[in-house]
Amino acid sequence: MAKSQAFESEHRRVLEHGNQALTRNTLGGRQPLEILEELLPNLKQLVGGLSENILRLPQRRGKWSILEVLQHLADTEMVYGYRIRMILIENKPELQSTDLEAWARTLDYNSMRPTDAIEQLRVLRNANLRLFRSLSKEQLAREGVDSEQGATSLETLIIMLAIHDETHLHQITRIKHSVRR
Ligand code: NI
Repeated sequence: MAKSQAFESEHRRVLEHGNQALTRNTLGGRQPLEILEELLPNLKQLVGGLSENILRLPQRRGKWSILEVLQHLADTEMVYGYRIRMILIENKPELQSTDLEAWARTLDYNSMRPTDAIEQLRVLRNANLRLFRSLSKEQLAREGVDSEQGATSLETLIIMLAIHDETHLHQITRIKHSVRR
């Protein structure tokens, strides 16, 4: 993960749990699927009434806007969905890591349409949830090899995705507070 400004700390919070220490307890006893199901309703409540202008305002200089977080959630859903499908289908596949902050810069997230970002996230999240609910214990235990964390189970990736949701929901709450003052 590149050492770039805004979101590094957010992502480090997710990653530093480490592969070994990461268990369902990390989520305060809640089920990862329960958290994943709540993302879209929570977002609707948090950003539903906000104008596009507000959605495009950075928390402060050099930080992300709410729109950038929304598109980041949508693209993260694609990346995790791909990794998880690779683990299901291949034998211990290598899980390429990618700098998702570079995605935000290079793909100019702040020029996206908020409705498109949310729609992309909604469709991908629903598809992933449908898949996650169908998985057997054996499938959840299947592993890929992360370039930074080593052997990582499919279930661990689902838990990481739930932590990622919570991290960015908190962040959106902070941005909203900053830009509406
Ligand atoms: Ni993130």
